[in-house]
Amino acid sequence: MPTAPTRPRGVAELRIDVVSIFPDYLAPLELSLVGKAAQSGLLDLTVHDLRSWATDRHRTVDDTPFGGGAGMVMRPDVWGAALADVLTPDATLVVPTPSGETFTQRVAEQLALEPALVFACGRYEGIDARVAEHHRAAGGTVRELSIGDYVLNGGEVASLVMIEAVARLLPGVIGNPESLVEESHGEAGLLEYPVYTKPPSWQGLDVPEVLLSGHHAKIARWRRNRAIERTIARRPDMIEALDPSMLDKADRALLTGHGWLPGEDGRFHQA
Ligand code: JBZ
Repeated sequence: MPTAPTRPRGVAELRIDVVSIFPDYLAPLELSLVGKAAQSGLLDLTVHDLRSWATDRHRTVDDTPFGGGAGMVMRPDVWGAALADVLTPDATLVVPTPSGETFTQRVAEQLALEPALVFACGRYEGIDARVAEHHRAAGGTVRELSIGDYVLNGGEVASLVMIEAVARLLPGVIGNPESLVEESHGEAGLLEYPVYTKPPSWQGLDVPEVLLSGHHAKIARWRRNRAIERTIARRPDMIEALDPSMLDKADRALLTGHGWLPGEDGRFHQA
């Protein structure tokens, strides 16, 4: 795991720095896709220990909240010193926080276009609000992002999630670019259809006949129908958001058959 910026930085597609009081949490980044991207020179990843910028004997990074309340808040002076050293003018500051905008595939696509990202991992009740405010006032880009509506203890695991989602979008990280467009949360706006492989019969369960038929048009229609039905059952919010111009006659008939009807705007709503 790279730690100190003593090593000269390569000419990578994307530079990522992570600042955390638990740099070991980021060790999984060395494995799998992200590690391979780093090894192949597409990604230049450095993890920093925030406590290197603490100035007192106990390397304190937090203090009690002004106005009272539970827990501790991370000090702006320690974060300010760290970011003054790590943030370059071209870098986007990413702050994982439960009060952030939702991190989605579209946000991952935006971040993958940036030259440099710095992830600031908070702990305790979060980072003093002036840190983000200061960097915006200085003309920097700050993205405060949440990976979902559940409780984590800090920004490290959220950073891992976001870094994996971004790194796999870098040109050259994934072998087959088709797998980037056909998967769930691609542009179709539907969940992925169910997939099967050998053996054709297992535990009394048979692979659907159509998939063995070699009828490519029938297979495509079957898969789209299953994708729509899965999305209706699991993510009705995604049905509401579908662009109606992307729906063919068979899509519309299937939706209507499941009690979804087109409204004034052409979008489908549950009847
Ligand atoms: C996140 C204080 O740092 C935290 C704490 C919880 C948390 C994050 C950062 S990011 N939860 C989420 O995305 O759900």
